[in-house]
Amino acid sequence: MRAEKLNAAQIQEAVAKLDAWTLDTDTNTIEKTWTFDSFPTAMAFFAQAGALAERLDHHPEFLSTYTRMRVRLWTHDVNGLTHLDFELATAIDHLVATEFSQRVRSTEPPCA
Ligand code: H2B
Repeated sequence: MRAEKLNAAQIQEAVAKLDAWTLDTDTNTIEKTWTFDSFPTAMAFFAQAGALAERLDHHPEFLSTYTRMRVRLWTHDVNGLTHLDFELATAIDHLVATEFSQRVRSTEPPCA
């Protein structure tokens, strides 16, 4: 079943409920970047977030730069954002909070 593409107001509301994810209005994606304490930790995060995505059948774009990992989400099927992206974002935040909290050095952008 196809998920419904969210409109601008729905997106604003959903982003506001997330922790430090940012909306890119040019690409219609949401993203968050973590810097971890080491490259192996960043790779462990990649593996675990990947496994989580596979369970949810919703797949992020990952950008790895040494200890830093950027995760970008959108729903390819509708070329926009759906509730699936926000569920996955929440699930990834939960993964970091439960498995990696001692190993995060920063998130970008810093909380305002
Ligand atoms: N992941 C993401 N991020 N967007 C999608 O539209 C998408 C996906 N579609 N994972 C899924 C798989 C789809 O191809 C299958 C058939 O459910």
